[in-house]
Amino acid sequence: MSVPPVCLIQHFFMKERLISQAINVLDENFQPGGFTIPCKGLYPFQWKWDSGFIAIGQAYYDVSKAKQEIATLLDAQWDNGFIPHIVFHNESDTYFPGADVHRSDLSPVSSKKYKSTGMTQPPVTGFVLEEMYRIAKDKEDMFGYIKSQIDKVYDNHKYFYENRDVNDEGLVFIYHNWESGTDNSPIWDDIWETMNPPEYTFERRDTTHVDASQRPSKREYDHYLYIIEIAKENNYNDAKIAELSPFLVIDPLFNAMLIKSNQALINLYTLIGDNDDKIAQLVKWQVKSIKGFNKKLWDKELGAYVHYDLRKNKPISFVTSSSFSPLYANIPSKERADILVNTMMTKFGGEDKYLCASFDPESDRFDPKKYWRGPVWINMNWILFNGLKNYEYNNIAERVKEDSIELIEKYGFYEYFNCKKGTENAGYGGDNFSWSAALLIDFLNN
Ligand code: 9WN
Repeated sequence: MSVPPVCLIQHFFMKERLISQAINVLDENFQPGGFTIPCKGLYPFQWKWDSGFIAIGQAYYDVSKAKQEIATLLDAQWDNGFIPHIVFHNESDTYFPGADVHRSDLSPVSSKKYKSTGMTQPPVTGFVLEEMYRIAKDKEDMFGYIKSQIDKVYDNHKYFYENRDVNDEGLVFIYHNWESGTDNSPIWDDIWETMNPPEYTFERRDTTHVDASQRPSKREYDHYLYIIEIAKENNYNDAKIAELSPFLVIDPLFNAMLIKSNQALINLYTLIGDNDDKIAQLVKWQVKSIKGFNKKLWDKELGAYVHYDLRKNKPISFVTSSSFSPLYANIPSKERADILVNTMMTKFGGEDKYLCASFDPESDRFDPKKYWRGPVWINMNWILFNGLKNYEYNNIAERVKEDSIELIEKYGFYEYFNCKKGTENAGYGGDNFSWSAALLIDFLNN
């Protein structure tokens, strides 16, 4: 019998050790209410897109937790199909701004059962259900679960197309940087320039958990709160928000997640059968969205997809990791994908760097330590890995995966990481961060 080479044995043990550490992180963050917090202290509630990524990891080792994760999120859905970005299932004074600031009760259609925010996050839930089905060993059981939940996700997509596609072009807006998930990206800097909010008095909690140099500034928080005040004055009415919010953006990541999830719903409803009307509607949205996306968000000069400012009616011409997310939703043609991947490798892919920085490392707005202004995020890497595989850029996909594993192995289960190789203590933000753990489990099993 031949003996496997030492490196293979080491790799096997490394993989087993990392998976058991990742499970430990997720189990420690799991709450009695049946959901998982992103990170102790810093983020003590349920977050929408975090829950999606978390459920993917949980599906490998505890299907019941994965199912609860999505069920508790969908249970907080509003009457109009909206799903909030934070669900305040529990009390906690370690986070600002909490339920008393967001006041979801101001909306006549908000959940009567849970307090929440009145803003949302990228619509990942559709493709998460499909991932859970892929991963589940007992397909029949998971299929039954999906059947019980899928209509809520459909209603959420209906909400987006009916309330947030202001130009009827298949592209939905976000009205707050926290809806993007990429909260203090330099993309928003020029929008802040158009606003002059009051200097609010409040007690930040994030900087008691994490070094202030890794978090947004006080002035940025003034802007964040100001937009919430406008939304509250209008009882979270979407038409009013579309009219009045100083922040109104078409975000390529957000829309790519919606398109990917549309496709997942089409696939799942086809498996379920007897849902021709819903499938026809989803296909209609899908065709329109992909067309609108390629028309409005492609920046020829940059060779990348960009954000679009609906207030100024012009593109925001910067390259971010969100620019590459359309690969995951099969949005670009092969020809366009080649250009996009070339842009990614030229700007972000130097051998001295881990893939993939969250903001263009060649820009003077890039900051390798600060939140979404440069660091590598594991959820974005997971989206890019799968997107690159869709178009068979297998070597680059492997590099994204290996870089993600190396960052976690070297530095720990952090929220974000410095992309510059050789940096000491390159893990930043929250530690024992749930989606870093969950998606590592998927990377190691993929
Ligand atoms: C605001 C929970 C969330 C993530 C976001 C990330 C960060 C919150 C914050 O944490 O945002 O939603 O207070 O900074 O930017 O993507 O969902 O992990």
